Amino acid sequence: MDIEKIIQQLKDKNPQEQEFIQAATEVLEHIAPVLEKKPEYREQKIVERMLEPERVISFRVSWQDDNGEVQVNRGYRVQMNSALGPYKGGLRFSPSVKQGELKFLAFEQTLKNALTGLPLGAGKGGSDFDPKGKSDAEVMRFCQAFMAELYRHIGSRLDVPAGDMGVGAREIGYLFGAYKKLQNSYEGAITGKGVGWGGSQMRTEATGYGLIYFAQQMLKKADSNIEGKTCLVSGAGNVAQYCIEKLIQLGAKVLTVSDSSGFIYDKEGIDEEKLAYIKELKNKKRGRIKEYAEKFDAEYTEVDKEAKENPIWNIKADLAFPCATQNEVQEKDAENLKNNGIILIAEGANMPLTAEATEIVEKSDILYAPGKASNAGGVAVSGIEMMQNYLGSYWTAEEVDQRLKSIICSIHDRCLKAAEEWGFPKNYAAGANISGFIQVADAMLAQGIV
Ligand code: NDP
Ligand code: 2IT
Repeated sequence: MDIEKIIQQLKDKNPQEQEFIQAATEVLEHIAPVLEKKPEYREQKIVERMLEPERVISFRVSWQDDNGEVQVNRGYRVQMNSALGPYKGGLRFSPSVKQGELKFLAFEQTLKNALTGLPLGAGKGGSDFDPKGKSDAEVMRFCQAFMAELYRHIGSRLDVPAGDMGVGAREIGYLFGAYKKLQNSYEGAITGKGVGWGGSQMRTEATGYGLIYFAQQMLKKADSNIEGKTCLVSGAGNVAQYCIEKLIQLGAKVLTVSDSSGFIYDKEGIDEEKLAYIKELKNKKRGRIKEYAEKFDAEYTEVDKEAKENPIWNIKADLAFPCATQNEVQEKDAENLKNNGIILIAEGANMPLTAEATEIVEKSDILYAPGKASNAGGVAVSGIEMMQNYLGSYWTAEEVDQRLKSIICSIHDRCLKAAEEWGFPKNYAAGANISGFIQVADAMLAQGIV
């Protein structure tokens, strides 16, 4: 089969884009039997076309910091695939942002958005701007300068960005304000807006809650449930916070939370009061997670980012929810999780497992949910926000939560069905890749060579 050839071409064409190659290779390995059975995909070069973004926009963002010094950042929008609907996906502000990182995220988004069953194409964007340590005024000026270019490339029927790492409620507010001013029109060209000014109920909660709804479905299939389970959660941002919140509501015991400096191990478990403290610390004070250990009686461990393992994944527990960033679970971490008898790993972050870690997990008995399936709740409620904006009305939190649950259940079932059908029984990663791929591929075939 020519999968090897496609992977080689991908490497030759994108030599600097390691994460993009990693994400694409994982998908290609799973869709090999599909390509074998459907020669029209090969004839029409569907895979090659899907791996080439429809458009990549890169631009200068100049702004002035509080000292009057001029700063220059790079902004991007990768418009990956519009076969199913307008480009849709988040914006990431982080010093790590480069074209390859955004292409990996936009490629994952293509299959994820297909899985939601909503009319959403895929994109991703952002900047190497680091919001850490910046004043609110600096963040606002940066967002305005960023939007001064981006606004001409987005629109409610064209491309609809949202938040991702480093882009939360504050940034979305400034970005939307700038967009509205430049466009001279109040349009739903961004999701994740505040409730009361165009945003949907439950968007803030959606990714974390959706992740746990997905894990619930997996456990149900295995005649188990969340109640009483001990859990490892990484990250302390939007996804981690609402993952922890839902776990507490369902009677689980959450032992850990982390940020880019280190992690907390709280043997007593994180309760509602401690979670409220984490939200205040991370969303308002913008402090470090270490402060949790000083406030409550818990252990704090600094993490060496260059190390080959992270001790957070060597704590004995039943369920693991990596919700921080890509490649945060390495080979040795996967070994540790397996040896400690973890039952389930469900990804809140995008591609948190390295290729080596994924291989270990896929070969084990661990129930494993890939991010493109288990974290799709966020973009699903973004899609629901778009619907409300088109209609010019709002739905209640109960209605949105109900829709979210039903989308997550349908993704869960789709993954299992495709996995079974294509010879990967119970493999959610294969099922997600195959099911998402076929939907986008068929739309591309129908729309001709464009
Ligand atoms: P946030 O910016 O809100 O939070 C990110 C968290 O991860 C922060 O606590 C950050 O720490 C921590 N972190 C970042 N880098 C590292 C690292 N190298 N090691 C350990 N911790 C780290 O982002 P989100 O919660 O929105 O996003 C988290 C993940 O979920 C990303 O992979 C994102 O793509 C994915 N995702 C997000 C969705 C959303 O709706 N927001 C939807 C689907 C997926 P610090 O505080 O030090 O920066
Ligand atoms: O990775 C993701 O799915 C997101 N960051 C959310 C995208 C969105 O458009 O809500």
